[in-house]
Amino acid sequence: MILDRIREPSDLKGLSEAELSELVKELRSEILRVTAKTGGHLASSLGAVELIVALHRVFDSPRDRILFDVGHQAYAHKLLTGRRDRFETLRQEGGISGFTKVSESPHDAITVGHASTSLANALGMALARDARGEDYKIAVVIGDGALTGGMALAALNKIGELGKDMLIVLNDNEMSISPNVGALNRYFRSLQVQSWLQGAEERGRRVLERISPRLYDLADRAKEAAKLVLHQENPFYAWRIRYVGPVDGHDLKGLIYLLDHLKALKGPTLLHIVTKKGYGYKLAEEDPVHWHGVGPFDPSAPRKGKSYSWSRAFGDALVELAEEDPRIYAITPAMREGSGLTEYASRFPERYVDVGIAEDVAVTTGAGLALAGMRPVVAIYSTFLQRAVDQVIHDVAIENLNVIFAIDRAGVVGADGPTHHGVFDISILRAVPNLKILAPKDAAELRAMLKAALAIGGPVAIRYPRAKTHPVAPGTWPEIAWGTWEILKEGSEIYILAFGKTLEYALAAAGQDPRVGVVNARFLKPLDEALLARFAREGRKLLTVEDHQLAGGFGSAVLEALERLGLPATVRRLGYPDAFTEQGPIERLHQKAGIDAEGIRRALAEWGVFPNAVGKTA
Ligand code: HTL
Ligand code: MG
Repeated sequence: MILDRIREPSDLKGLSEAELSELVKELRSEILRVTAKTGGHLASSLGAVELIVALHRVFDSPRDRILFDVGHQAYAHKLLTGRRDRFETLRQEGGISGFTKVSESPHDAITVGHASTSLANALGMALARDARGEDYKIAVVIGDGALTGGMALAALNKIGELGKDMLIVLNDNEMSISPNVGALNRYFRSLQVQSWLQGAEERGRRVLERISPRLYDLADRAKEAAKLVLHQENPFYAWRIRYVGPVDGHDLKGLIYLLDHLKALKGPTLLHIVTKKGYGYKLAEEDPVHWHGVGPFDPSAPRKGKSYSWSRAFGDALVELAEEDPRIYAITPAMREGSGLTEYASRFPERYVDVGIAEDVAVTTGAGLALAGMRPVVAIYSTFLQRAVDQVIHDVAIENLNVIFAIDRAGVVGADGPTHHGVFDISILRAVPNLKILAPKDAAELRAMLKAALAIGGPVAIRYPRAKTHPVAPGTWPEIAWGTWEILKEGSEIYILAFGKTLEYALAAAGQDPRVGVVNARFLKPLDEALLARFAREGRKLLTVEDHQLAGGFGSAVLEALERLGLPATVRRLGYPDAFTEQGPIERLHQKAGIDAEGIRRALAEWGVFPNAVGKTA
């Protein structure tokens, strides 16, 4: 195999054209083979193989910096930069990341997983490079989806103003996770892929014919920018960024030819390439939404029925609510499928908006909808809500606006790792006045909470995990007493206070032991202070368990409440320590942090209570 000969990207320099095309094939089959075992962002990575080979052929990483936005499309980059041996550990516990990660390889220019950060990082690097009088090249790969994010657009604005030297490759496959949105995206669709380009080299030559005579002659940058564009009318013109394209992103020879020449240009250049998401694996080409990110699969019989998730439970409930209440309006920042909104979106297209990968815009659009009399529901993953903290505080909470946050993927999420774990939302949101935070134990309680949130008004966040749950019958709308916890099991000495996912663990740990009670602490804010006070007065010990950082989390809320109430109690908290949780299977991560049944039992044992031994000793 040619891949066997590539230890460093510099090994690409000696390959013939034929060997390079063979390498592309090998990379695709290796990506497919391993992703089938590990799961991962298959379609995006398949679509970027030619681009990555071309970049490494032309640029000189790690001296030159190659930045991948989101970093989910970079599997070929991993294979070409000394990680072939470890590639089978992709996304596994202790293995290599599914994204680029600075601490993993000198070839990974940024640590990433969230979209739209590449250009600001590149700007910072360019500023540093120029301040230090260095002369390396910076190449950025950004998808059409990631370019919908405000951060990317704001960084472009500054890069263009300063004329910073970098090559930006816009990898346009017309897809975010679902079909991409936005006016820019519409504009790109109107730029036709030029069919007048025939052979690969021919194509590159033609493109350069249009730009190269002016390359070295023109001193005046403004004039140069104006003349170098292939399409005079292009959105980047206004940003003072030279635009070249669109060209076929699967044409390796053409790409290499073009990159070779664009590398020599000074100032910011954007090369617009058109690719097919999932390229080279027919199933992924046909259904790039499904194959965007997949679990392990059997390539010969690839599709399994999907189990019922919390996301589905939310989506089903929202459809029913929207049928009854014409003020319901759903907002997603580019996560229609993941958030369980597929059916809702087709049923209520007039009360649904995908704002693109722009969580800040999603939240503030919610504020606007609320100000205009609607009852917006912002469906957002815990990890991505981090992008919109100020919008929650400044745009929604100050005026106590009626915005519901349906926070999916709360808690650790598994193989995506530290960039994607949803373990900060409670700490962040708990500090925000007016905002209520709830966590249901099952799908029925989720429905009760949605109803209750609509009734109580103001901003309400409801968090639920990346997990399976059980469907409930349509029309199920149980009542929930606002602000109350639910005692699932009485205890004479200890109460385990848990919510969401960790409740199952608490129940398993407590077993039949009469000394250990279990409470569904479903209201994280407001807490059930009456019940808490009762426990404290009765001298019960309290063990809090959360799938969240300990710092500022639910356990902290309990301690603060006890202090406020002036009631002493023995409290022990289980959750994630002050460190980033690595990737791995969700249950394993729970186990390692000691928030699973075994961990809870260990904590109880420290108080001299051994639930497993009950019956034998009693
Ligand atoms: N919001 C933010 C801030 N970051 C991420 N990563 C997401 C949401 C979720 N997400 C991805 S990949 C992706 C989204 C929305 C689509 C990116 O589209 P793009 O690339 O066109 O940039 P493509 O997939 O190759 O077409 C992940 O979490 C991995
Ligand atoms: Mg895309």
